Amino acid sequence: MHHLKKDDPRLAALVEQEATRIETTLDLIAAESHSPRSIMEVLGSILNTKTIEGYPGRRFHAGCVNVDEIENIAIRRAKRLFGAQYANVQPHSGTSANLAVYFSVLNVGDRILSMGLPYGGHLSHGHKASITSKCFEFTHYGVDPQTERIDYDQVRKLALQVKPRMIVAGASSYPRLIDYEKIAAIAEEVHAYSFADMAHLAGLVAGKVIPSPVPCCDFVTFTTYKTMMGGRGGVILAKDEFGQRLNSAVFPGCQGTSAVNLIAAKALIFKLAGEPRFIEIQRKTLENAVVLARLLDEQGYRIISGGTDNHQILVDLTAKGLKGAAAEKVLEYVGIVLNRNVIPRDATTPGSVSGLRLGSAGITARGMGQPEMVQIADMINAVLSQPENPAELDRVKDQVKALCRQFPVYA
Ligand code: DSN
Repeated sequence: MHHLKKDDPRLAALVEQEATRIETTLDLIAAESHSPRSIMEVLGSILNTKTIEGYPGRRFHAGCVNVDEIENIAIRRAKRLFGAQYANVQPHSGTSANLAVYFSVLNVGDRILSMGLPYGGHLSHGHKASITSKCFEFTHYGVDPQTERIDYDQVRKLALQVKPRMIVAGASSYPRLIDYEKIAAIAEEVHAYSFADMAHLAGLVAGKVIPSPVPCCDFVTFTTYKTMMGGRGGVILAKDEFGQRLNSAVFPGCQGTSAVNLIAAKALIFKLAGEPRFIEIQRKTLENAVVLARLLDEQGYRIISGGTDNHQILVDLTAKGLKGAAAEKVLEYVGIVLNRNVIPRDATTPGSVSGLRLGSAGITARGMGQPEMVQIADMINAVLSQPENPAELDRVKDQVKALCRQFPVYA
């Protein structure tokens, strides 16, 4: 970074501090992972210069000979990796991708059925703070209060009542598999489009460790930086019949120029995702999450839905007499980085949330396995059992640093 150090030493120092923070802390944020070095190289490459509008072979600026090839490679690889008929690699983010899906086939005011945010759904699935709720009329389904899993009978009942034009399956904090075939069948019954948002799950799907929504849903979106381990951005997959409308909905409908360096990073991660190392990380990500959930459960933490089928674990802190924010803060102090999260029992009591969300992608990407899950569960329990004991917190802080040293992110 010698150029950055010369132009802006303050910024360069912050980048270096962030690199140190990442190396010396345990990243349990479910929406993060660690990208290969080559992803960073392509993100910071000369590709940042090029302005593009339109699609390969049909651009609005000259000089696209190389970037057309890059976008075509990204599209081809996305389609091959996920077995999709159509792919659009231009969305800047998952929310941009979702907006484009809605606007490709719906009109303002149309009805959409999706999972509510308090049960795991995402802001862009019609939360009142999101533009999506100002454009479309959302009805939300939740989870069964006992099992804390999606109640497909409720989804069907609501679909028959509301007659939505689209049904969304997908979540930001839902630790269980989603039955995409059931959602698609309900959508077909009420003549609605089926749309799966697999933002969190794309890496696990690409690694074939959990089922894919691609064969049964009309539309699928995902982000490339969570379990997918790539650069930042969104992708849309769909059946071919929607391709033309999706192209127009992304550009010029929802976005202007897209970022070629991000598109190239997508092309790269779609290649790496076919290789044994990526597939093994995905297998272990799932295995580690299952083990960590079991260990926390054994230590007396209530795990939402009783466990996990993906990389996420949701912990209910109510019985521990802690709120999510306080737990997040004290865990960050010792170097265990995660986020407080709404849980189903919070649904009727807005305000401070009672849950924590943990993800196993980052710790698995740096090579940790089952023995380290034991250490991490013990450390979390030590901190949350004595959050006001400075000596205990400092003991765990040293343990976290030692564990991180054993498993460097970038050796
Ligand atoms: N959707 C947000 C999350 O799950 O944390 C950011 O990706």
